[in-house]
Amino acid sequence: MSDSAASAAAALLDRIQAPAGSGRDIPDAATRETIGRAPVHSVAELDDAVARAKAAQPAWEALGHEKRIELLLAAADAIDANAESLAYLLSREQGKPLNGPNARFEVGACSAWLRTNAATVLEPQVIVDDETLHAELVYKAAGVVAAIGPWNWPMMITTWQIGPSLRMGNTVVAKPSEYTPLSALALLAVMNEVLPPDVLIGISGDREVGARLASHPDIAKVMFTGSTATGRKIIESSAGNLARLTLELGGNDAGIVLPGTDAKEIAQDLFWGAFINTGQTCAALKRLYVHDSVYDDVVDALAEIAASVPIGNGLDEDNVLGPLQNKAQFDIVSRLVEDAKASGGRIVTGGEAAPELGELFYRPTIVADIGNDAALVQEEQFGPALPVIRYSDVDEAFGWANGVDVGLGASVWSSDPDAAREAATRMQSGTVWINSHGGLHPMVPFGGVKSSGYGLEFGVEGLKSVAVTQVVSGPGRKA
Ligand code: TXE
Repeated sequence: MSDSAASAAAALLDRIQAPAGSGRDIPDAATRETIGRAPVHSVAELDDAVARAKAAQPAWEALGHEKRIELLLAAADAIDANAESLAYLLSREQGKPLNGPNARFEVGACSAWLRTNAATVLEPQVIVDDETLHAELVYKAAGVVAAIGPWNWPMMITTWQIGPSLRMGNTVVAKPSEYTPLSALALLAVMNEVLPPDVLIGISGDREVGARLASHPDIAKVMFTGSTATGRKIIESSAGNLARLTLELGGNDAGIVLPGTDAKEIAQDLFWGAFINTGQTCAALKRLYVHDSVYDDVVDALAEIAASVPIGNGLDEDNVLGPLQNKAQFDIVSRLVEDAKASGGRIVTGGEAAPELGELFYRPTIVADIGNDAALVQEEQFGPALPVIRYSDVDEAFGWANGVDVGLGASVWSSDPDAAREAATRMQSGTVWINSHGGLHPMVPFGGVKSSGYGLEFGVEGLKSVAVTQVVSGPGRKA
């Protein structure tokens, strides 16, 4: 990271942070030094933001698709032009390293997603076209969209929410997580260099502001990514404003390695499927079931990678894993690993904090010989600790994999692609990957089942989810 990127990041930060002496200090996730002050907006300021977004919406919708496409492409260019300073800020606030599938990757995904949103077309659907009736389903803007995001991929997930919303003619009020407000606000500031006023407004506040935003009478749609508990509250508040919801909630993704699979062939992809963003990823591999015949080989191959992968301060170009983002998450991971040890799990590598690296660092951990009922298996750890469970009966492995109340992603691993494909659909999850885990594409729909939420993001389905439908019904061809 060059000095010029650091000073450009400081200038960007100055555009968004609260005036000196106000706001809330935000720490660097790795060093815990203060990096800036997040504004703490009040409920009254939120109400004003929603009113401004509502006033701006008709003109934004009236601009039409072509003009909005042009502006979204310009926003993507603005992100690319600021990519290094955005990545620098993101790396410090979130903790993810610049290098690897981390901060630069996340910023790149934001512009890539916006370009795909711009290029995606949602055509009216002709339902009946005969002598007596012509009926079409057309898609229109919903109104003002609330975008409420988490702290793990704060820029990318915010982009997933706002890109399709803007594309369809909605205006947006975005409320980033209180853990990572600066990253999201910086992204919005860069996009707002090219967007008309009040089309995209960032509000940074505490949970009370999030609750007010979701329940606001002028919010037509809530795009939410976060915990299942908060998702339930948003569902309750939607009884008041009838807001449409897309909820991407917690997961506890399982992977199953089938008999006869070559451990060396899959080890790298397995490792990154679980440890991407130091395990703090919605659709990361969080429980791995491995057949007895290949169990020791898979555990050894994973442990070898985990023990050697560079971890540390994200601004150091060598590192590809970082700290946990916050103390609450660090405590969850520590508790679950200690519980795993107490219940007989074998720590193959890691299994402890790495205080010499900083307060919130935890060594990449592989836990073997652990029972399916251990808390580390049954609860979402959301961190760098992977339990590997041995099985000998494939049906039992699928029973275990499906035996939780969440279902975001899942994966099946095999050297035999036909066997893997056949097995894949037995998984109860919104997505099932074959020989990989967690890869996303801006045109391929993504969403969960069971308590992982509902609604699809990305591609044409993603545009539909931020639109309202209208049936236009008229005389048929020969009427
Ligand atoms: O999520 P929350 P947090 C999981 C992960 C983590 C846990 C908590 O296991 O430990 O969730 O993370 C706003 N109405 N995931 O605290 O509490 C809040 O201000 C409306 C899974 O970040 O759900 C923040 O902006 N909004 C995950 C956002 O909701 C409310 C990603 C998320 O907060 C609100 C991240 C309310 N009543 C964490 N209360 C995944 N699977 O993607 C709070 N908020």
